[in-house]
Amino acid sequence: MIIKTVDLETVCGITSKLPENTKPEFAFAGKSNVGKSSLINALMNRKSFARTSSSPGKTQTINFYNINDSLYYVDLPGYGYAKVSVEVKAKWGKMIENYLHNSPMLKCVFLLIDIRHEPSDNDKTMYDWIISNGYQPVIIATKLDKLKRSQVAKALKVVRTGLGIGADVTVIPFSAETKQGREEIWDLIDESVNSLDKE
Ligand SMILES: Nc1nc2c(ncn2[C@@H]2O[C@H](COP(=O)(O)OP(=O)(O)O)[C@@H](O)[C@H]2O)c(=O)[nH]1
Ligand SMILES: [Mg+2]
Repeated sequence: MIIKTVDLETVCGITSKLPENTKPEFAFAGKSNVGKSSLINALMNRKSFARTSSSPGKTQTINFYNINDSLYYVDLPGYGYAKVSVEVKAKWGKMIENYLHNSPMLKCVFLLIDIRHEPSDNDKTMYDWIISNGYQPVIIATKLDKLKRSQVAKALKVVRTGLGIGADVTVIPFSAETKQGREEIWDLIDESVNSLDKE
């Protein structure tokens, strides 16, 4: 994918109305600190356009990045941050569910899982929400560079088993450090956009 322009076009809080975009949307979900902003930066060819944070749990908004005026990357609020109140957690859940349920231009949901960890209950809930809204999640196993090459196959198996997914579900190992996996994600997005253009 050739990135010509990127623009943080819309930031939605809990009470904002979702934008009525006319270009396809690709959403990124995952627990806070899993590497969503880092992935989105890599997919935008930018170093720090999407804010990355060492203090997790900060992003309580849905951020829409307009890419080349032809599609959107959608950064969903990170879940599972222990230090926020039950009410705030419930709000995040509502925002994400509302987005998944009411986004006619949403074409694909990527679910990010840290390759080093077994998926949490929140990850499984997110996976189920995506499915129950009619989408087949594509899993991105983040922070690939943190593992030795010899550990990767086993770690990917733990991710698959933890989510209870079969061989038909795509799992893409990714590193924001080395950019490994980026082409594969771009290819999926390109394919989806191109198939829409033919409709
Ligand atoms: N080594 C390594 N660190 C990463 C990677 N992706 C993200 N990080 C780090 O993990 C932390 C959280 O990343 P961020 O993108 O802000 O996560 P978000 O909360 O999901 O948006 C930051 O310190 C990043 O530098 C990766 O692929 N490799
Ligand atoms: Mg972030």
